[in-house]
Amino acid sequence: MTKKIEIYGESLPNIPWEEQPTESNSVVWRSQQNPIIPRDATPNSNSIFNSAVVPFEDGFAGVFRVDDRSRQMNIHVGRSKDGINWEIEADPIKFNYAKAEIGKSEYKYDPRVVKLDGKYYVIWCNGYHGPTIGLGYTTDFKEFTQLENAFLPFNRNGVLFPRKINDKYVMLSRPSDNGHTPFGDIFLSQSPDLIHWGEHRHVMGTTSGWQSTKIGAGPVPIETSAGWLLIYHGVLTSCNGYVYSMGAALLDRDKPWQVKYRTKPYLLSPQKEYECVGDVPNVAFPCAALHDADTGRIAIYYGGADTVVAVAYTKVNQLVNFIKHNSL
Ligand code: BMA
Repeated sequence: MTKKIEIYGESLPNIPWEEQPTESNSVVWRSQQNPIIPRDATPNSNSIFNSAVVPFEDGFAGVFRVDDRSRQMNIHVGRSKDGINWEIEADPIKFNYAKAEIGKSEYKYDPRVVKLDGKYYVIWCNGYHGPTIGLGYTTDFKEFTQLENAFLPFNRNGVLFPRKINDKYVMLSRPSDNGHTPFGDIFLSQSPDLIHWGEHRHVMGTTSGWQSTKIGAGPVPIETSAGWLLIYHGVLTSCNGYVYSMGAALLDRDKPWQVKYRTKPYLLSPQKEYECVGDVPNVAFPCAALHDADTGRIAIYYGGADTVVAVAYTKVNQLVNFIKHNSL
């Protein structure tokens, strides 16, 4: 009998959930309610996608990527009782700044949110002479403070671990260029204070098939008895452009730059209409995952075709076994 995999985290009895449909032969299955957030959920939105949610008070809160009808990219607060039906604020987050000169931001997109040291940290792709990793925090999803950018441009897909490891904050990122980057590996950086980052390590690179062009961290890694569970996106280049799919890896708990297992097949690739048709076709881009330590349920939030927000489900035992048995 296979060993039960523990999630080291809180219980979340109200996690959104749908059982695996009997006809599904996939380790990750989509919500029947997809897409859960339409592109026009705020008065001036062109699209809402690649967004991050966390448990908050007796429901959920989140930071949403909203591109407006001038096609400015920004991040907005959202709230939900059930994690499926969301109210997203019409206006972008207005940050306070730890120092006045930090405030320069040409655009903000692809947020992640993590609860750490009693605060909710927001990490996003920040326009500062090109894309880099912006960082800020809130305690109440009303007041937000922006901190120093973590890295120099050009960088994307910054993802902070949910606790210090070896007494240091740990962040994944994907150094890039200033365009539609045709390359990209996942790196890890460490910091004593969330300001000064160093001790950089290579975590993993591209391989073949769905992850042959570039890869990037997705949701905040989930700590399990089998290692850090990292859901990530991988990109291939087809004759019609990039195709963004979802995969997963298990990283060592104490040395999270060491990859123990990593999926050769994708977990989910763009196949449904809301993943294939939209502003950027063929994109399934995960940015957040809720998890319940009691049942092992995981709800993955991902952007569909750079236009809408969708949800998919899995269970930690099923997913970890899949990763181990279908590893590169
Ligand atoms: C990436 C980012 C993502 C987007 C993806 C596909 O470079 O801009 O926000 O989902 O491209 O367009």
